[in-house]
Amino acid sequence: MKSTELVLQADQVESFVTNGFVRLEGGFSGDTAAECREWLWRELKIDPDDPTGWSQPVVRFMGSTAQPFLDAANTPRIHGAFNQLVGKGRWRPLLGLGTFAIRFPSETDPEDAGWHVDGSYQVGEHLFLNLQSKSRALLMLYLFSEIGDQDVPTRIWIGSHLRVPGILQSASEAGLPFFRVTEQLRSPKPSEIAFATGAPGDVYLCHPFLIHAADWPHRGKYPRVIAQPGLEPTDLLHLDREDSVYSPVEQAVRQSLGMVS
Ligand SMILES: O=C(O)CCC(=O)C(=O)O
Repeated sequence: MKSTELVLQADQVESFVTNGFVRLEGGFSGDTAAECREWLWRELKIDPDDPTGWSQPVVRFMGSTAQPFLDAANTPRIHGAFNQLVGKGRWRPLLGLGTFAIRFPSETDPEDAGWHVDGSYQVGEHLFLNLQSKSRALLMLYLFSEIGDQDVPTRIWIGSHLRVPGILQSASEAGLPFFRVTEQLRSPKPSEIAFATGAPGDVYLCHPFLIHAADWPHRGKYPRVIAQPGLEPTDLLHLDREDSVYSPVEQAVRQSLGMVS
């Protein structure tokens, strides 16, 4: 890929601003995804072909800096998309991948499937977020298995990132714990929900304020594997730039706060 080539089309960037996410197909290769899955099965001692060993609806794994994960996390295509959505020089390459949420075919409530926004920095016992999105440039879903409708794709509340800035604005720079944000919102209507389906290697690039949820029951046949890392920024969001050149992440926040004429 040439460094001048744009990864995302203009309508995809526009959709990111309006809907809060974009699916980057083939962000990394299917072969790398397979290598990562093999690594996980070895490390977690899980046989992906033996349902009798799948005793819980979800297994979470904090993450790894092993080479296959670094290869998946940082491809020229993914970096190109980061540049377009966050801005060149405004993010740091991933140093590994995590956390992983591996969900197994099961009718059991995993008890972690509520709507939420991800917090990005720790204050005491809780993860917080603020209007400048300290410590998070993007939320991302890296797909490592084939995820169809029946394989508990992550649920995405379309456009919900535009509901969050108004709540964070009143909290000043200190921000709010993540659960204080979602408790101020109603639940989405079915028509407002998108599902993060796709192929191994696809990456959903999401606005850091996007509200999302796991799903259940898993009625597919195979374990579903995703990683949900944050992208670390080099700076805070700026909503009042001298040159008026805003990243799509910033554009969405400004739009939500009525700062766009
Ligand atoms: O497993 C999923 O589909 C999503 C998990 C999630 O939203 C989280 O861990 O914050």
